[in-house]
Amino acid sequence: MSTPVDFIAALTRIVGPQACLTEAADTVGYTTDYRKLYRGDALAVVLPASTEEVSQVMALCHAHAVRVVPQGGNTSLMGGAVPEPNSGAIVLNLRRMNRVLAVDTVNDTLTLQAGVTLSGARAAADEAKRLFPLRIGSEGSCQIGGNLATNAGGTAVLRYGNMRDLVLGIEAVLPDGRIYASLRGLRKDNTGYDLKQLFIGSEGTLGIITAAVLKLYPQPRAVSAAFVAVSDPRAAVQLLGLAKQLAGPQVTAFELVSADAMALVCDYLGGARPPLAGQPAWMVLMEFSSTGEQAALDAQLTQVLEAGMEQGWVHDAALAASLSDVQAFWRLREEISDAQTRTGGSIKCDVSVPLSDIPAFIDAASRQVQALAPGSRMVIYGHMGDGNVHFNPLRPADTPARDYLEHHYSAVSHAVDQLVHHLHGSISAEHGIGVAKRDDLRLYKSEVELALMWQVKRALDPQGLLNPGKMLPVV
Ligand code: FAD
Ligand code: 2HG
Ligand code: ZN
Repeated sequence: MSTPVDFIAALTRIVGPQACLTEAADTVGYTTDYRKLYRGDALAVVLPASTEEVSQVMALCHAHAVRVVPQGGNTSLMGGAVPEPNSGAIVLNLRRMNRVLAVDTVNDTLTLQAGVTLSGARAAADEAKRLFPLRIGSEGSCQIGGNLATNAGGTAVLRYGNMRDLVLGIEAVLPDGRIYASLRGLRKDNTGYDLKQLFIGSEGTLGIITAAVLKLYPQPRAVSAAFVAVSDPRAAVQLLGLAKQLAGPQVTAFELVSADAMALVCDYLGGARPPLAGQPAWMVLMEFSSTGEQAALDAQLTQVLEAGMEQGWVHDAALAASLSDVQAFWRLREEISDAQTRTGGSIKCDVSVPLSDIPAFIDAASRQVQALAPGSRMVIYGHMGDGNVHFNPLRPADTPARDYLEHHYSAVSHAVDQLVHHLHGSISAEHGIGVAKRDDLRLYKSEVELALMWQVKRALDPQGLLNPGKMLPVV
């Protein structure tokens, strides 16, 4: 088989004509990223329906040295899920592999194909009267395979951990088409290297995740939430310490929101009413949950807030009076990301530092941004309970997005990353590397780390077929 035409014909024989797309009009949605910042092209987009089809596609690509970009819901914020221009690659999207395979309420596990959306997985757990706790704003589109490949985080990591903590088994197709099958629901298994961990957070560079066994948890019976006005990030950190001391594992989420982030999202949602009067400079959205009584949990949240007020950390609080209030609070928090996407001109810095350094980081980074890009709106928010801040300076309202990014993206993101590095933090806490941060890795990983990453890549994918140009910087 020598021509692309023959290759496409062979692909079509594997997945069927409806599942092998080659017309630009059909493929553009798969070759353009979520924020429409990265555009590439593909020889074809294939939509396999089973692990066997994925395996055959990979074996074919291996035989013909054709590169493959694995893709889930294409919600990556790092340009990780789309091919680069003139890539000569195919996109392999898993959306047709969307079946729940088994629910075991004794073992508390959910086994599913990798193309099930996160909201589909949560719904399957809910139907079984269990909780699958990963919670991120893109849940309607992102897929379990993508969540695993990016080791996704979100708003409930404080209590349940990130995706790496929520998985027991994985099935993945290797670059030569072989199937790594380890769909076991074991909480203990010390039989050598834990190979599944290689695929988690590998951003599609080592294998195509086709199925997984996820952990299930008891469903909370009670949920209490409050939007709280705090003096500053230091007061927020102190309040979190207090909450953990008084409520322990019931503290489920602890999200920081700056005034500029709140103003932006309220505007985006058509003039939504902010939860707190007086435009506080800093807010926290806290959520407690438990399997106990609602009244007891509410009392615990109130106790924490009163103690925080006594200390002078808390100035005001709006408590959710119903589940729909809780949902409305979360909507304000979760739509901040799309509010920035629509506005354009956002410099995304998804960073983490030790919790104790969060106030110093925000303070120093904000001063540097204002010196480099005066008038930037300080859209600062995120999973403060995990030491993870989305520190996303935004263009002033009267500066066009393109001008702002052209003039400031590189200097601002470099300054923020340097500061993070100095504080022994991470330049990508949860969104991964993709292409957006690929070249920056050279500055922040040691020679040994980079060499080991490349050794792993070459061991599993010697031909460099999977997700070329992503994550690994050329060294
Ligand atoms: P894609 O975007 O399709 O792919 C992401 C990467 O994984 C790519 O490198 C791709 O090649 C690889 N990949 C995808 N599927 C597979 C597979 N089956 N096998 C191997 N590799 C694969 N992220 C967070 O961590 N926390 C958040 O709170 C959060 N909130 C978000 C809110 C919004 C509104 C948006 C748009 C994004 C958000 N994200 C968040 C980022 C994104 O949703 C996550 O990274 C998500 O896990 C990506 O899943 P996906 O299925 O869309 O993957
Ligand atoms: C969130 O926490 C997501 O809302 C998206 O991780 C963050 O858009 C962002 O920068
Ligand atoms: Zn986040």
